[in-house]
Amino acid sequence: MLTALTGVHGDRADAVTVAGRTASYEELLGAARQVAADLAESGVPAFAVTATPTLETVAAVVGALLAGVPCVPLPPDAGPAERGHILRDSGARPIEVDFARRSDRTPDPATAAARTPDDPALILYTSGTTGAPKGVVLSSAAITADLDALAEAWQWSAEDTLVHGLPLFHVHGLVLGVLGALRTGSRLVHTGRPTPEAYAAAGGSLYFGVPTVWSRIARQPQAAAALSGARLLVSGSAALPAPVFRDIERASGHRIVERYGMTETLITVSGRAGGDLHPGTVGTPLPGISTRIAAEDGAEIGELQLTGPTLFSGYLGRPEATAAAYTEDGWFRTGDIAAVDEKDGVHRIVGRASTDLIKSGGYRIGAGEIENALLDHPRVREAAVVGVPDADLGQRIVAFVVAEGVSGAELTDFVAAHLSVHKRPREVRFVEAVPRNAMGKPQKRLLLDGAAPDPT
Ligand code: MCA
Ligand code: AMP
Repeated sequence: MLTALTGVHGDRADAVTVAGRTASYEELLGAARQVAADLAESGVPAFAVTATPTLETVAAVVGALLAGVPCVPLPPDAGPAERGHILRDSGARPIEVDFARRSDRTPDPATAAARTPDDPALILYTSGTTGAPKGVVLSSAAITADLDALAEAWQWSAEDTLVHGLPLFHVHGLVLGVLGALRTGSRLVHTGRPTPEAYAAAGGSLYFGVPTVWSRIARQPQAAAALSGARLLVSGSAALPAPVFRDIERASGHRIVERYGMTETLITVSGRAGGDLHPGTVGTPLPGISTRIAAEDGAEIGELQLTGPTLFSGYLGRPEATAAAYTEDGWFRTGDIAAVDEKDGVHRIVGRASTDLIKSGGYRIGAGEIENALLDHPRVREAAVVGVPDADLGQRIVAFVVAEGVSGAELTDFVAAHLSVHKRPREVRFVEAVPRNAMGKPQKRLLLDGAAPDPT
């Protein structure tokens, strides 16, 4: 998986920059080998990495891959509930990582990565509609298949400088944004935070962002114009609004390539470099991926289902949830509603089957997880959480609660502290009761219909 670290592209003094610190391949490999040796000595079954945007995180992940120990990245701001759940569920343990400590001893990266292509490489925690996040087990075979398919689709090579500032505990920032650079041999500049100013200053050829990042760049035309010298701009993790696509094109001359994926499937559908790109479309399946639309008789839209070599190995320790994610004939059920153009096979994602999965700032957030966190507060008697359209975040988390003697800001802070900051409700509304159907299930449509429109 880590082709660049085998020296095929030579070394490079500025191979990887993270939040202003730069390392060569040799330095990264030395630090990662030390991590691999420490992991082997510690005997931990899985490696919990607090995924701050730092060189230490990159060395930790690479070290785990070299050692063949599954890596479990943790959101750096995860509170005790979220962190505790992930550590308990995965059995992962942290070990200390010091980028200044280097080893020149094997394991050799090429052979160590190739030895166990179907073994778990990464376990990424992601929210479902109910309950606590599940561990998505990804093999090196799946990751490598995805990165090679993307390299072909985007003509991504060692000539590129990849720029992004996305979190290192999800597929977008970690698999594409770090391992992708180490496989293709492109230089990597991680900006620490994905701000318009940092993207504009980075001088890259290939840029990754979630729609919120592109929409913030679009609102600063000077920053967007600074990207005109790039080769390719790519958006994913949530739907890119058409006005943002057009504003970026106007300011930078680039039509953003949109691609679609999930933690469980990696990236499966994408526009192509040099292809015909249109707002609201996510391109065609990557090589090796098959898709189908499970539509009611005669309908053109329905659930997107897919198969291919990039799919996960299952939810950690949850065979029933894994089985439920597939149809009887073995296709993965994405839960996304899509349409496919009959003539050119271009896919459009038109919505989600469940209102209980929220996409905010490109983060996938389960309503049930937030509701459970709110119900842990002693003052909260009922809670129902929904995603409301938001010009900046795509959707913003709105919590309807029945509670007394506590403020909305206190409840927001409570969720931010127990889970993680991006899971906090942006708005808390106090209601007399949560409307429920005869079965006692919250009627979220009623809450959504009553929610005020996006003030921006
Ligand atoms: C505010 N803050 C608080 C509170 N309120 N802190 C604690 N308690 C509170 N109550 C602070 C935060 O600490 C932070 O401070 C600041 O407010 C902003 O918070 P945040 O919500 O994080 O920032 P944002 O500006 O709203 O974030 C927008 C973003 C972010 C940068 C676009 O949403 C983001 O990074 N999204 C990327 C998600 C992603 O990568 N998804 C990929 C998964 P400070 O600024 O000091 O830190 S999807 C995927 O992997 C699939 C496969 C795919 O298709 O890609
Ligand atoms: P996650 O597991 O966090 O990667 O979230 C996966 C979900 O993100 C998918 O099921 C989609 O709902 C959404 N998603 C990812 N990329 C796109 C896209 N280009 N357009 C619309 N939705 C997207």
